Amino acid sequence: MLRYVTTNEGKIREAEEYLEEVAAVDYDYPEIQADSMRTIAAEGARAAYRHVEAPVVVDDAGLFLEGFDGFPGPYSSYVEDTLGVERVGRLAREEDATRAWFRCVVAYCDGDGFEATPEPVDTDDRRGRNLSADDRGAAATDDAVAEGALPVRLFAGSVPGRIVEPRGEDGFGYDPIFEHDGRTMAEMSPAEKNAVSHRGRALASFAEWFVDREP
Ligand code: ITT
Repeated sequence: MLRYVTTNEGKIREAEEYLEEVAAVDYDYPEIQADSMRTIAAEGARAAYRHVEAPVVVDDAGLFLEGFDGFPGPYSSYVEDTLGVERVGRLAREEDATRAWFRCVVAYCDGDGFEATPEPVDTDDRRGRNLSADDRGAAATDDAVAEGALPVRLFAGSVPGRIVEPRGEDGFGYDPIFEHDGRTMAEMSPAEKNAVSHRGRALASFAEWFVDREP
């Protein structure tokens, strides 16, 4: 059975809508420090696979403020723990830097290689945004495959939004300050959030691919 490895219950609630047979594994895999979410997610999937020794999915996600050159981006977790969500929101509003993106990279590893050749990751909805060069037009299969590391398959998703005063009780993390189409993500049910969210998009493409992969 597929294992979703995360310490974040909110991610599991959202993932369960896409994956019929999935077990949550609460393992805090070592998260490497890197500017690219692809690298962080890929390394996370490898570490999780080594720990669980069964097919695993991890996801790395973050908030990217356009006016702050993508901050906090890959450092979203650290910034949530230190500054806190409300202060990030206040800072963005005070500095008139409210245009934002949520981004997510889902990474899958089962220890085996993949026949599929690398293909672009949703370049359509991310073109020209404040992303690192490494993330733009990135290949779905991690580069490290070529170097003999455990193969990892990556799926990315993103959603645009606006930073607002906190509203809503659902969701987690930065959801209360992230408004998309008139509602914050904390004002949406998991299903409503999935229908538009960064994680929903990444999970949808993973689920589509995984149907043919499943033994
Ligand atoms: P795991 O690494 O154990 O999966 P995590 O919560 O640390 O759990 P991330 O590193 O991916 O997960 O999250 C980085 C930060 O972004 C963290 O502060 C989350 O609360 C926040 N975050 C992630 N996904 C989010 C989402 O869908 N909505 C709002 N905030 C989110």
